[in-house]
Amino acid sequence: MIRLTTAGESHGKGLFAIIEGLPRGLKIDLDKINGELYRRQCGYGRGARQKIERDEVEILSGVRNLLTLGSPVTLAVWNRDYENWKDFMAPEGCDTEGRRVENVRPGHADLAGMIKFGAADARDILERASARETAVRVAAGGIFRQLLLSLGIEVTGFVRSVGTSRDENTYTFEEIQKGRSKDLCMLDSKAEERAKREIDVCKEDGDTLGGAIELRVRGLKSGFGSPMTYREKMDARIASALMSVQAVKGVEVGGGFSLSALKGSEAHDEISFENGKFTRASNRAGGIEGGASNGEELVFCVAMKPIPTLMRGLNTVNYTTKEKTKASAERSDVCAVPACEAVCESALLCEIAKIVSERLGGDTLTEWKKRYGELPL
Ligand code: EPS
Repeated sequence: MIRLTTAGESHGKGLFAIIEGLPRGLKIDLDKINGELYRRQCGYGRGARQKIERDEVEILSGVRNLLTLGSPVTLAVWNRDYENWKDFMAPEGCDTEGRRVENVRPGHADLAGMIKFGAADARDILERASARETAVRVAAGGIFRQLLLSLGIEVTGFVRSVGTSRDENTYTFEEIQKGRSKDLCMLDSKAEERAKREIDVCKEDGDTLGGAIELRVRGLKSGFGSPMTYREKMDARIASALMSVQAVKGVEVGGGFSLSALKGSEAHDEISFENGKFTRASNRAGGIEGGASNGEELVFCVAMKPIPTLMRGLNTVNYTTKEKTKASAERSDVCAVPACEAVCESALLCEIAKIVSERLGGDTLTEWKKRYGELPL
């Protein structure tokens, strides 16, 4: 069974992941993983940190001569910025006063984390809560993508909206794969231009912007996830995985919230049998019925809130003095929705890899492929 654990602080030595349960014999393409890391760093509206970092993965265990051994795989993404922060972050001993944060940011983990852990310095909370953690999740996602691709399962996605600039078009899987832009990971150039102007205005105002992301999975056969226990329901598991991504506040499956306003006759996907396969003319279920995949594409929509670190600072209080003040801000992304798209793909890849591993079992990739090949569509 696949399991992923991550560790590391935003300005510590690096970010680390341990992946257990990968089958032996998966060929690892490092350039592809680094390509995913690069994509996470790009996007119109990113902040100064991304100019410092050049994220690259280093594999520390579990792979020999680019092939997985079946043992735990350890990944590292080193923080270049650690050089500038080691005096304040070194595990071996450092100055804990110089970068103290007490003006807690509304919307960030600062206050809840300080109360929970009894910490008087938000630095001890925010270093781990930071979305920098997602760098190593994306590296792990690169491995899950290669694993799932060997079974013919693919994941893609795009940015549907940034702020109020929304793309209302529908796209095929191929159109998304080929058409998304580098700047905002959008497909509609007019919506993207409007989004960029919104970002420019927010930057001027010291403000931030969120957005919505659509994700798709193709090639997953029916019967993954299960209607038999609530824990195994695939939609519940994927929603949980996507909600674990920093700043995600909502997840829809297929038609999602819009289904609540439809009649049953309008909301469901009628079934037919053609060319030896059960099919449907529509996919409002988003490829999941009764908590199990039904062989159609999986479709999810994710809502990302605006990043809570605002350069202009929201009203807050100092944790120690309780006096009114402005929230702390050293630097911030104005908009990280395209980065969030890359991260959400990784979270989705990870959860699907887990679900697939639970059904297929198998110690080697050869066994995985054989078992997947024998399943009905
Ligand atoms: C991020 C790194 C962080 C932030 C951002 C995402 O770096 P720094 O704190 O040094 O600027 O830019 O993190 C947050 C949005 C957050 O809330 O902490 C990254 O690599 O994605």
